Amino acid sequence: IPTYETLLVETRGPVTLITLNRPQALNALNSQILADLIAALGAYDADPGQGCAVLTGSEKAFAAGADIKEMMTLSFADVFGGDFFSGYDRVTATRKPIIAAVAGYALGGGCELAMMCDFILAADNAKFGQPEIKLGVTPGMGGSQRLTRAVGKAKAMEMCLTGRMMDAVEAERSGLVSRIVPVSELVDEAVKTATTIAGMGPLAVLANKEMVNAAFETGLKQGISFERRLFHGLFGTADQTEGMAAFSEKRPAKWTGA
Ligand code: CO8
Repeated sequence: IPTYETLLVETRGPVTLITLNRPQALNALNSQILADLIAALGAYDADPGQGCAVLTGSEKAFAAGADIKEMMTLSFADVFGGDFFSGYDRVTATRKPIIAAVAGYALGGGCELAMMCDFILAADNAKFGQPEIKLGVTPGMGGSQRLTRAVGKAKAMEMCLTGRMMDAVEAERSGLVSRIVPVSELVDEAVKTATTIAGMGPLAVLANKEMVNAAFETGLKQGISFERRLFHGLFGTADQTEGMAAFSEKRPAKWTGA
C-alpha cells in the first residue's frame, strides 16, 4: 500500500480502512486530502481483493469542512474557472461501497464527504452541520442536495440557513445515518459491517449499490425499471446460480464474481 501525506490507509482482510489524518486542522479538506483520497479510492476500487472501504477521521472530527484558510483568498475566476471541488465527483464515481464512520464534527465539506459515501455509521458524539452560511457562502460539494434528500426540506433548510449542528440521535431519527454506535467501538463496528459486505458476491454488491443510488437520482418509474433490468442481468452470473444452490443445499455460498 502506498503512503499518503494526509491519509492513513490499511487493509483489514478484504476491507480498506482509510483514515483522514490532518489532526492539526480537524481534518479540514485541503487540496492534498482530495488528491490523496482520489488516489486511495482509485487503488481500492481497482483491487479485486478488496470488497468494501471504510472512511473515517478522528474521535474529535471526521472533517471540520473544506479548508477555510486555503479557500479564503480564492477569486470567482479561481473557483469557477478551476471548477473548484469538482474533483470530489471521483469519490462518488467509486463503484465499490464506502462506509463513512463519523465521530465528532462532520461540518460543511466534512458532512458533504460523509454523504458522498454509501451510508453513514455515526458515533454517539457525531455532529453534522452545513455552517457555510456563517462564512458568507453555501455548501459547494452537494450538501444542499444530498442533505435535503436525506432528511427532508424542513431540517435541511433550517440547517443550511442557521448553520446549526445536528447530533447523532437527531441524525439517526432523521435518516441521515444508518446507526449510532459508542465512539470507542465505531471503527471496529464499521470494519465488521464492511467485512459482511465484502463477503457478498461482488457483482451483486455493485448492482445493489447502483440501484439504491438510482433512487436518489431518478424518478420512481425509471428507478424501478433500472432495478428490474439489473436484477434480470444477475441471472446471467455464476454467483446467482451458486447463491441459490447454496441456499437450497444449506451451505455457505462460494462467490467467484463471475
Ligand atoms: N478549515 C481550516 N482550518 C480549520 C477548519 C477548517 N474548516 N476547521 C478547523 N480548523 C483548524 C482551526 O483553525 C484550528 O487551527 P489553529 O490551531 O491553527 O488555530 C484547528 O483546526 C482546531 O480548531 P479549533 O481550535 O477551532 O477547535 P474547536 O474545538 O475550538 O472548534 C469547530 C471546532 C467548531 C469545528 C471549529 O473548528 C469550526 O467551527 N470550524 C469551521 C467549521 C466550518 O465552518 N466548516 C465549513 C467550512 S466551508 C465548507 O466546508 C464548504 C464550503 C463550500 C464552498 C463552495 C465553493 C465552491
